[in-house]
Amino acid sequence: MSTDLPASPCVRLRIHEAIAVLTLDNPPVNALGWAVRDGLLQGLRNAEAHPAVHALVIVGAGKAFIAGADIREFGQPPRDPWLPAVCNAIEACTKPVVAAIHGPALGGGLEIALACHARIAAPNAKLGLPEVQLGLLPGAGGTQRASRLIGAAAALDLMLSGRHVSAPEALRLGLIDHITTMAEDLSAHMQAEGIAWARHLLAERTPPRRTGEQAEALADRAANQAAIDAAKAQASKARGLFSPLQIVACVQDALDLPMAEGLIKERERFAACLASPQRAGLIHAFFSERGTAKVPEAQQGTPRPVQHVGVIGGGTMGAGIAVSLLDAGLRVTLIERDDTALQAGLGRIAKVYEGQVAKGKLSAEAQAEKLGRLSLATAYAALADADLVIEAVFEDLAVKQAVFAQLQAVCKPGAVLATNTSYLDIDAIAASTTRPQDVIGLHFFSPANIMKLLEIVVPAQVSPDVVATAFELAKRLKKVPVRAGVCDGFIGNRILAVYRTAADHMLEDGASPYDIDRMVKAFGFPMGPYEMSDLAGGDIGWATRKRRAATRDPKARYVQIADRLCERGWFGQKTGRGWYVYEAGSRQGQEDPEVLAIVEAERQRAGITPRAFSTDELERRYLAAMVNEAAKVVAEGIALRPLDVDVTLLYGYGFPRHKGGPLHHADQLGLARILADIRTFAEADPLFWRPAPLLEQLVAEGRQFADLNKI
Ligand code: 3H9
Repeated sequence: MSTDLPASPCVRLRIHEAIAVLTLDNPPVNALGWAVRDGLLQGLRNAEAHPAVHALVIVGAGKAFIAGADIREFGQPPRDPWLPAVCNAIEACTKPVVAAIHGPALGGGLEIALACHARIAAPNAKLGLPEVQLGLLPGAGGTQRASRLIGAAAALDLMLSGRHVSAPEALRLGLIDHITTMAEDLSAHMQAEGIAWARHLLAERTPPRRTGEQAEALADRAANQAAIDAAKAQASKARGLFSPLQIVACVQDALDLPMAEGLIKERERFAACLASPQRAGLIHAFFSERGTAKVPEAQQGTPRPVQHVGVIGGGTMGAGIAVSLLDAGLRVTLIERDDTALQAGLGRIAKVYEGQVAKGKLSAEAQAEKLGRLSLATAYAALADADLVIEAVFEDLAVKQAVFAQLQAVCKPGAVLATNTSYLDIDAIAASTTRPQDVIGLHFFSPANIMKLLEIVVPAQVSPDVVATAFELAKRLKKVPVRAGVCDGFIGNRILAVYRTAADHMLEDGASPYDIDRMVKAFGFPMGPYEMSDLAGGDIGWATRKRRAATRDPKARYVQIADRLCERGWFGQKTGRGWYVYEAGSRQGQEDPEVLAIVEAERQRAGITPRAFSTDELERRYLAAMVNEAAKVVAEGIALRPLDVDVTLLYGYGFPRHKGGPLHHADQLGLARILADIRTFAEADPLFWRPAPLLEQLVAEGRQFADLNKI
C-alpha cells in the first residue's frame, strides 16, 4: 500500500508502508536545479514531519542518481534553497535517510548521498567529485564530509583528480555501505533495494549515522597531515590552476576545524572559485565539447551502419586510426602496397597493444581479441564489403585521387569513402570520383588512438547521411568531433599556420625561439610552437611550405629560418636536432647556440635590426593572430560557431582548457583590445595583420563571440 504526498514537479514523494521514497526526476541526468533542490527540501520536511514515516530513501528516476549541481545555473543570481542547506537538512533529519544510487552520483549528487545516513549502490554506479574539472570545489559539504568519511588521502585523490569511482572501489573506500544486484529497470530496482535497506536499518534500530559526526578516518592526524602536505605540493605544480589549492585548504579545515566551521570556510572558498575566470573557461569547455556534435546534418541524416572499416596505409597515422577502430570493437582491414609495408603496419599496431599489456592495462586475451578483428591485404578487393574506408596515404592530391579511383571500383554502393588529409582540397578528391555524395574528410590527430579531436570535414556534395555516419563513428571511437568546412588546413591547421607565422615574424624581428616557447607554456599550452615542430618533424611543415610556395602572395612576408634548419636535415627529435638539440634517446631538448647563430644570420640577410620583445608583446601578437584567423574561419562558415574553434584548439593543439579556447578567451580579454592590437601591428605589416571583418563587426556592435554560439 503506498500514498503520494505533494512535493514538486521534479521530486515525487511516495510513502510505502512507513518508508518515504523521494524520487528525483529531472531528465536527462537529474541535475540539481532550483526546482529539484526546492522539491527535495519540501519532500524531506513533509516526510520527516509525517507520523507514518519511519525512514526515507532518495533515488533518481531514469538513468542516473544525480549528475550534480545544474551547471547552467553557475554565474546566475543565487536562489534559495542552496544545495548546502539541502544537504545539511538531510544530514540533520531525525529519521534515517538512505541514498539508493544507480548510474552517475557526481558532484552535488554525491554530496547529497554523503549527507544521507546510509548509501547503497547498483553495480553500474559511478561516484565522483569532479568539480575540479569545472574550476570548482565540492561546495555542498563534500570536502568536509568526504574527508570525515574516507580520510584525507582518499578524499583528496577523488577531489583533485575528479575521477569516477566504480561501485566496488567505492565500497572498498567506505563511500558506500552495500552493492546491490543489477536489474533492467534500475530506478525501480533501486527504489525497492533502498526500501529494503531502510527496513534493515529500522530492524537493527540503527540511529541516523551522520557523516559530519564521523571522526575515525581523520583520527590519525599525522598520516592525514602528510597526505595534505603531499597533495599541496602536487597541486602547486598544476600550471596556475586555482581550485586545486582551495580543495587542499578545505581538507586542511576538515582536519583542523569543527564541522560547522569547516562548512563556512568551504562556502567562502567555493565562492572564490565561482568568481574565478577559470570556472567560466572550464564550464564553457564542458558545454562546447557537447555542443560540437549538434550539427544540422546529424539531425537531417540517418547514420549508415558501420561494422567493417578499411584503412589504407599502415604508417603512423593509419596504424593509429586502425587501433582506434579496433578499440571501438570494429572489424578492420588494413591495406598496404606490399607485404613488407603491411608487416610494418601490423608491427605498429601490435606495438601499441604490447605496450598496454606490458603496463598491465590490457590482458593478453583482450589483445588477441582485438588483433583477431584485424585483416591484412594488399589488394583493394578485400574492401568489397567494407562499410567505410579511411585513406591515410601520402599527403599528395594525385596520390589520393588514385586511391579513390580504386576505391570506387571495388567498394559496395553506399560505402563511406573518407580521407584523412590534413590540408588538401576534399572537394577536388570528391569530384574525381563517381560518388561524391559518399566522400568526406575524417581528420584524425596524431597519435590517432590517443588524441580526442576528430575534424569531420564536409565537402560540398556530401550527403547528410554520410556526415551523420561520421558523427556516429566519432561517438563510437570516443572522439570529440568538430564539423569543419573545406579550406587549406580546415579549422585547426589553418589557424595554426597563422599564429605560427606570427611567431616566425617575431623570431626574425629579434625574439628568441626559446623565449617564444617559454611564453606559450607560461600561457598554459603544454609546449611551444618550436618544441611542437621538433616533436612533429620539421620536414612536415617544410613540405607544406613548399606546396604553398606557388600560391603564396609574393608581397607576403616569408621567414626562411625554418627552411635553413631543414636544409641541414635538422627535422627535430627524430634527427636529434631541430630548434633544440637532443641527446641520444632523450625527448628533452637543449637550447642550441648554433640555431641562434642561424637566426642571427637570417636577420642580417633580410636586413633586419633585431629588437627586444616583452613577454606581454609576444603573447599579444601570438593570440591576436590566432583570434583574427579564427574569426575569419567562423565568418566563412569553415567552423559553424566560435565554440567549434574553441574545441578544436583545446583538443588538437593544447590550448589551456581553463581559458576555455581562443575565442572564449578573446571575449574575456575584450575584443576591442584585440582589434586595437591588430590595427597597431598592421601599421608595419598591413597584409599579414588584416583585421577580420567579423571581429570589426562584433566590436562595432558591442557584441562577443559568445553571442554567436547558438547550438
Ligand atoms: C557541482 O555539483 C557543484 C557542487 O559541488 C556545489 C554546489 C553548491 N548540469 O555528458 P552527456 C547535460 S558541479 C547541467 O552528453 P553522458 C549535458 O550538458 C557539477 N547539465 O551524457 C547534456 O546536455 P545536452 C558536478 C548537465 O551520458 C546532457 O546532460 N558534476 C549536467 O555521456 C547529457 O550529458 C559534473 O561535473 C549538469 N551537472 O554523461 C558531472 N550534467 O543533451 C557532469 C550533464 O543538452 N556531467 N548535463 O547536450 C557528466 O560528467 C556527464 O554528463 C555524465 C553523463 C557522466 C553525468
